[in-house]
Amino acid sequence: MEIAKYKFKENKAPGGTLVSLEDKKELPFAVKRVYYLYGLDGNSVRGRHAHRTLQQLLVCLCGSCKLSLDNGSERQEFLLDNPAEGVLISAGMWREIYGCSSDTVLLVLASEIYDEEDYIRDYDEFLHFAKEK
Ligand code: T46
Repeated sequence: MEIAKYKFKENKAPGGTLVSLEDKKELPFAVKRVYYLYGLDGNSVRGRHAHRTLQQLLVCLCGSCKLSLDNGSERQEFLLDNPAEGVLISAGMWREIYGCSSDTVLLVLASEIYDEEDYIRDYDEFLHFAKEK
């Protein structure tokens, strides 16, 4: 399973670091929505769904969390703990986010606006979708 991981250019200065993500440069799609998660409970699991068409780039701005991606036949786990790195979740991937530290801030850049119809929340339905894809 090929998962695109990004290492962003860090503009380091004595006073701190700046990372810029720009359309048609660092970003793999045009961003239509941005959201972020924080105050996460390290014992709970977020996600547990797939998307039919949505692509998302995840960047852990602060703290750390684990991301599991499953394409219906393989599963990979990633540690997100670097604000200069991103993981692309392409369409048709079951994702779970867990093991978050209490200071985690997880930034998500999304290719589409929010659409509940795009979600597959049942794992068996996801397996069927992945098989047909
Ligand atoms: C994903 C992971 C990383 C909105 O109103 N707008 C939005 O853009 C989103 C994403 C959610 N919501 C509402 C819907 C729910 O009432 O926020 C509530 C929590 O959403 P959800 O249960 O989907 O949250 P997560 O953390 O389980 O999943 C979200 C994304 O839905 C998902 O695509 O990959 O973050």
